[in-house]
Amino acid sequence: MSVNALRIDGEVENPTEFTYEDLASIESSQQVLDVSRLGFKRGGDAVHLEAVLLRVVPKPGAKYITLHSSMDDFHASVPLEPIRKHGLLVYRLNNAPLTVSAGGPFRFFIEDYAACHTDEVDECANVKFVDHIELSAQRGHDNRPADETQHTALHRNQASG
Ligand SMILES: Nc1nc2c(c(=O)[nH]1)N[C@H]1C(S)=C(S)[C@@H](COP(=O)(O)O)O[C@H]1N2
Ligand SMILES: [Mo]
Repeated sequence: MSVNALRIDGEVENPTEFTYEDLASIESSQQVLDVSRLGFKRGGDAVHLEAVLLRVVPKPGAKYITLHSSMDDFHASVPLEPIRKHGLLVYRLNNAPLTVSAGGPFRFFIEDYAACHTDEVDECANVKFVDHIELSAQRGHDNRPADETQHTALHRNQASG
């Protein structure tokens, strides 16, 4: 698998790899230009999660979505239904692929996220460097920090945030 592609598989009819070009060519009604308008502090352009889900076609049994970053071994698994309409994939900044320093090439962003480790859908689930999205019937791998001690340690080890 190329590190420049985002693979979506699991409980879906059409497992697909999306490149920067694939996301950029999605219809404009599914594009969100300048996500800072939605509260994402870093800015950039995104597509609605729903747009890629329409292509991969989740099976009826798909209840969870797991966002994998193999680069730093960070994973979050959240219920699909609450974020179906609120999830975004940020992929572009200043007309170029999102850089790793900005959390790219693909970064998940959920509108109206809760503070870290206060809820299933929290800021920790805004996974950076996402290279694989997996749909499943049961909750998938999730190693988000469980408490404030772990969370503080995670932030201490991160380049930013
Ligand atoms: N891959 C990856 N994504 C991640 C994290 C991480 O450590 N690795 N940390 C999470 C947490 S706890 C927060 S608060 C935000 C920080 O995002 P920022 O670096 O853009 O500020 O990213 C989230 N996504
Ligand atoms: Mo965080």
